[in-house]
Parts: sequence; structure tokens; C-alpha cells
Amino acid sequence: MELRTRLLIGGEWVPGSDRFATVNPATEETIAEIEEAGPAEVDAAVRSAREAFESPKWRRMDPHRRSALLWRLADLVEQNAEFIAATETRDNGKPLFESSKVDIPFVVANLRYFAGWADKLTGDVIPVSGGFLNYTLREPVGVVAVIIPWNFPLNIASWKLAPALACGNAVILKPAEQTPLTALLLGELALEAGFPPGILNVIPGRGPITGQALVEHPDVDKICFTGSTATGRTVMRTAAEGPKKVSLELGGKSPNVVFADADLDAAVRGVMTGIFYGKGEVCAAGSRLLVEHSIRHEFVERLAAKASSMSVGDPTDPSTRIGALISAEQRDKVLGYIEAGREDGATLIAGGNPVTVDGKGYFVEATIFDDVDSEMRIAQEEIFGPVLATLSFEDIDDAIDIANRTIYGLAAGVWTRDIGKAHRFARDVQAGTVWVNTYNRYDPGSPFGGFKQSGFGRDLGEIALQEYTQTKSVWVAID
Ligand code: TXE
Repeated sequence: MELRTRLLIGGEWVPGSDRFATVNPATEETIAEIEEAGPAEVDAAVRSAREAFESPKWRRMDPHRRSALLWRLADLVEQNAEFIAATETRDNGKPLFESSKVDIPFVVANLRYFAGWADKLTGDVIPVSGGFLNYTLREPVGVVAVIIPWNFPLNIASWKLAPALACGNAVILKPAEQTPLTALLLGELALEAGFPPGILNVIPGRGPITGQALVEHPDVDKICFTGSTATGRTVMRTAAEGPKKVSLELGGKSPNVVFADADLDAAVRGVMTGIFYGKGEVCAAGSRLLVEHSIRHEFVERLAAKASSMSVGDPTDPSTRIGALISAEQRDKVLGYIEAGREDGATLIAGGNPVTVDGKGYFVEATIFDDVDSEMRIAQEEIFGPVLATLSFEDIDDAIDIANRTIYGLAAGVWTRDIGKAHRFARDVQAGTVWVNTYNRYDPGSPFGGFKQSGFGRDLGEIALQEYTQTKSVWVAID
């Protein structure tokens, strides 16, 4: 495979109305100049998606065949995994071990999981009053716009386009402007797999230009968005004009709660990966650590020792655990929060500094604050970087109360050997995912999405199919 830089519209690689650079955040080098979709290209993509969606070739396609296309796409991603993972690492700055061992294998598994659903979308027969047969059909929504962020570029794209295609929709994928490369590779593989032209269009571009035009376009039926809560609000407001269907997966400030009776070795590992995996640029990052008061001192000391031994730097080095943050802007935002933590009176016990490799790259050390108060900015706002805020609690009521003191509700972790406590926490915490004695576990079959301001709608699992289908009720007079 080779890098693609043009827009994929209607099965053709076409120029845009402007260009933007995509940069390797570890080296600060421009990888490629990418064509940007302006309103005219967005309109062309929507028209081609509509035409492809309405075409009998797709509308009447045997569902087994749709399944086979998705399976073939999974095979092609798997065959090209090495190149795709290396491209993801160049574009995003994440360690190669993450893109090659986690991100791209998950894309493959996810495409296969949803391939399996394509021919299992059944309706119901409903026992209505009178002499009627009433049954339901599950039909695709139509033209689906998928707008995704830069932290898991291909992975999150697959979370949305795999069920969308399985259900028979046409998709317009807008990757984040920081990380357009793997979405374009996927577009190429979808053509090779045999999807009809126009069923998957890929149109990179900046949010306020390409994203905004896509959300405004009157002929888009549904918008699936993952990104910041602020942009999610704008997307929803714009979509209200349609009104268009919207699902939003937004930010988080997820609590990771450690009780004194936990397996502390496992908890240390879980807390570390919970915050430092993906450089902390993870919507479900366990960025608020709540430790039971009696073990707090010992526990944070162990974390601090581990944090200072984490290798930060060249993402292509297999031993690297923390790669480059996505941009200079994001690094500065993270450093701003580290400063805010100091100003607000928290104690910095590990990291706190920017790092470069040969004078280049947007790296930040694994950073841990202790003595954090729940009202501090570093305990309330999504930092989206390798910064952990440590708070302490007295008992389970206190833990649940602090855990829920946030506008977000994406995920939560709890570490304890007491199953009663674990289940009580799982019941009372306001979060779309709860991990007990583990963290950051995902499976294509298990739903993922937010409570509160972390959004609504679900990715992954059978429930995700609801986002991409609409129900038709059919009445037949039979008496
Ligand atoms: O996100 P945006 P940004 C958080 C994180 C980060 C901050 C800013 O805290 O520091 O958001 O990141 C597209 N209409 N998260 O600015 O704006 C944009 O092009 C339509 C958390 O990169 O949300 C990109 O494709 N689309 C989050 C996508 O929205 C628009 C992941 C996400 O960008 C648009 C990312 C518009 N008006 C950032 N404006 C998570 N929780 O996973 C932008 N976009």
C-alpha cells in the first residue's frame, strides 16, 4: 500500500478545494499534504452516498453478501496490518506496540463481529388486536456521516462504519485533520473488497470547514460523532436544523477507585495503564485516582516509582510506553493543566515536564499529582494527556460520592476483593462502562458510551445496531 492524499468520493480519488499538512508529532515533520473537502466536495460526497444507497445494487444486496464484503475488508486490513499500524503511529505519535498489538487487531475483530450481524437483523411479529398481521422491519437509516477524533483514528472509525455498513447504510467518513491517513487507507481497501463506489466515502478536512459542512448538509440522515464535549454541542445544535439523528461519544474524567482490600500489585498495574495507555489521550482514561485513605501513602509511592521508570520517546521503539502527544497545541494544553495543578495546591509527585527527542516532538512525562481536591481543575476538566490526579476517600459512600462528582460519565474502575463492594460500586457509579479489578478492556461485543455529558448512543455490541437502523411497522388486514 501507499499513502493516499486525495478525497475518496464515489469510488474516485479526487482533489479538494484546499490542502492541509498532516504532521508526525514525534518528529514534527510533515508526512503529507492532504486534500481538504470544502462545501462543494462535501456536497459531492453526500450525493454519491445517496445515489449508492438508493441503488438496487446495494439496497437489494443479499445480506450474506454484505456480510462477506465486511469480512473481506477485515481480511485486507489484516493482510496490510503492518503498514497500517506504522502509518497510525507516524500520524498519531502512539507507540507502535499499541497500534500494531491493539488498535489494528481491534479494527479487524470489529469488522468481523459486525460482518456477523449483517444477515441477522430481524424484526418482530406483534400480537395486535383485530384481524391484522403486524410485523416490523429494520431498515437502514440512509446516509450516515461519521466524524471521528485523532486519538484512535482507525479504531473509532471502525466502531461506527462497521455497524453502519452491516445495516446497509452509505457512509461518509471524516477523519480528524491531525490523523487522516489510515481512514484513506481503509477507503482504498473497501474499494478493493468490492463495496460499491459511493458506499464508503472518505473526506478529510478541518472541523469548522469539512465537519461543519457535513453536519449542515440537508441530505445527511444521521451523524455519529466522537470528540470533545464542546464540539459535540456544536454538532448537535447544527444537526437540530434538520433535524438529523445524532449520537455523541464525548469526553470523560473517569474515576479509578482503589480500596485497601484490593490486590495492590494488580491495582498499581491497572491504574498505570488506565491513565498512561495511549498517552492519556483516551476518552475513558482513568484520570482521577481515588485511593482509600489507609493505603494512600504506600500506593502513591509505588505509582510514582513506576511512573518515573516509564519510557517516553520514539514511538517506533518497541520499548517505548509513552509516545508523542498529538500536537504542540495539545502538549501546551497538558502543560497548562500541570501548571494549574501546582497553582491550585496539589503536590506533584512524578513527571511534570515536556520532553523532546533530538530537540523535536510533543512529549510529556508520565505525571502524577497527589493531594488533589475534588473541586480542582485537574480533578474536573478533561486534560487528555498523561496526567493523573490522586484523591483519597474514607469509605464506599465517600468513594461513590466523589466518583460521581463530575459532569462526565463515560467509564469507571474499581479495585477490591469484596464482591459486595464491587457490585455496589458498579450499581451506583454514573458511568457507561464499569471495570472491576481491570481497566481499559474492550470487546466488539460489549457496548461503549456515556452517561451525563459524556454523550448518548452506544458504540459496539448488538445495541450499536440501533444507531444505524430504523423500525418500520407493517399492518396487513387478514380477516
Ligand atoms: O476535538 P474536536 P479537538 C477533547 C480533548 C482535546 C479536545 C480538543 O480534551 O484536548 O477535545 O480536541 C471535528 N463540526 N477530545 O479540537 O473538535 C474535528 O475535525 C463538525 C476528547 O481535536 O471534538 C474532528 O474530526 N465536526 C475526545 C472531530 O470533530 C467538527 C477525542 C473531533 O474534534 C467541528 C478528541 C464542527 N464544527 C478530543 N469542529 C474523546 N473524548 O474521545 C471539529 N470537528
